[in-house]
Amino acid sequence: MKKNPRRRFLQFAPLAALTGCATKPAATEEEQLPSQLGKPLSAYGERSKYETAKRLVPEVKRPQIGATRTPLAEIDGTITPASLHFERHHAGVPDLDPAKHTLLIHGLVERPAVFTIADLKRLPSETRTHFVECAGNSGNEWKSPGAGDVVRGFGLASNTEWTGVPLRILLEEAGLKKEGKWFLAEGADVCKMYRSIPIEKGLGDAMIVYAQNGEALRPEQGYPLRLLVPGYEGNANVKWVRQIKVVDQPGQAKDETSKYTDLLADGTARQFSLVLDAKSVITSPSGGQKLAGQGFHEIRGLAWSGRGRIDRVDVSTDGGKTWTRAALQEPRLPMAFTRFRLPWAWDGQPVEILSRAVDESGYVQPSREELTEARGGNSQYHYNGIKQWKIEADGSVKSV
Ligand SMILES: Nc1nc2c(c(=O)[nH]1)N[C@H]1C(S)=C(S)[C@@H](COP(=O)(O)O)O[C@H]1N2
Ligand SMILES: [Mo]
Repeated sequence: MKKNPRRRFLQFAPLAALTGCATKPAATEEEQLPSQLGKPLSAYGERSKYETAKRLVPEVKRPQIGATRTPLAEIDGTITPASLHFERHHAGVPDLDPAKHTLLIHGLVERPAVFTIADLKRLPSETRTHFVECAGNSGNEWKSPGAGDVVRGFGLASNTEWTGVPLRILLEEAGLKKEGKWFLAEGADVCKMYRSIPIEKGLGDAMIVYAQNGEALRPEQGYPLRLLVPGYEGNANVKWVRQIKVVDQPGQAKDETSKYTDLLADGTARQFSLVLDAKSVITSPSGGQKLAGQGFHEIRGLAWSGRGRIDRVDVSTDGGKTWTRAALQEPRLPMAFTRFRLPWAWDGQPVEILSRAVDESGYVQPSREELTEARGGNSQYHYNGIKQWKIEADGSVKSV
C-alpha cells in the first residue's frame, strides 16, 4: 500500500494508529464482496437507497407557512443539492406554468416591459454560485446558545449554482429613469410579499434566475423565476418573481419594517441591513454527533459572507485560548460557502471547539459577547456570532 502523504502533513502518529481503522496486516481480496449485475439505465437519477440526509421538516399547523432546514452537517463540499436546499414559504409553493408566467418591469422606466421565460432565456445569461441565508437563521442564539445541532441552528442557509439574466440588462432594456432609486420585487404567491432593494444592487450583481445546479429552479426555490440578490438576507431573494417596480423610495413592506429589522438597546431599529455579515460554523464535529474515539479527526466547517470572499478561518480547539488557521477549499467564491478543514488529534479530554471567519473586507466574525454588546438583546435576526461546540470525554458533542 502507498504511504499516506497526509502522515507527513499531519505531523501526528500514523493514521492507522490514530484512528484504529486503517490497513489490517492480513487483508486479502477474498474478504471483498462479490461483484454484481446492476439495475437498468434510468432517465432521471436518484441517490442511493442507503443515503438518508433529509431536510428537517417542522411540525406546523399550516404546512404552507414555515421553513425546512438544510442538514448542513450531512453535506460534503460546498454545493447544496437542490433537493436539500432549505425552504422558507409564507404561503406555500405555487404551481406556476412557465408558458404563462411573465415578469413585468415597470414604474420609473421609459418603456415598461413584460418578459416571458422564453424572452429571458434568449438574453445574455450568467452562472454564479451563491449562498442564500434567512436573516432568521441562528436566531435562537440571541436568547441562549441553544441550537443543539447544525441543522436547527444553521440550516436556514444553503449554497447552489444559479443561472439567469443580470437584472441590469432588463432595467436598461426598459430604460431606467434617473429618479429610480429603489425597486420593489414581488412574487406570485398569495402572501403578496415584496421587498425594496436599492437600485445599485439592481444595476450590480442582482439576477433574475431560472436555473439552479444545472437544471430548472426547483418549485420550492421559485420556479420558474426568482430574484437573486447575492449576499443579501434571504427574504430579499423574492421567489416566483413576477414584477419589478422601479420607485424613488423604499416601499416599507411588512418584511422590512415589522420583520427583519433589529430593535437595538437604545430603542432605535436597524433597518435595511440587507448585507449579511461573515459567519462560520464547524459542521463536524458538531452538536448531536459522537466522536468514534480519540486520535485523528478532521475538523470541517463552512464559512460565508455577504461582503465577498472568505479570507481566513481560524479554529480553536481549546475554548478560544489559541487559534489555528484552517485550510480553505479553493476556489473561494464571493458570497458563497467556503469549506474549511483542520487536521486535529483529540486526546480524549473534554474540549470546546470554535471557528471564526474573516472576510475580504477585513470584517472579523464577532464573539457572542461582542455581538450582543453591539446589538443588545432584543433582536431575532442577523445573528452571526462565533459558535462553540463542546466535546465531552465520551465523545458526545453538544451546543454550549
Ligand atoms: N415570493 C416569496 N419569496 C420569498 C419568500 C416567500 O415566502 N415568498 N420567502 C423569503 C424568505 S423569508 C427566504 S429566507 C427565502 C428562502 O429561499 P428558499 O426557500 O429558496 O430557501 O426566500 C424568500 N423569498
Ligand atoms: Mo427568511
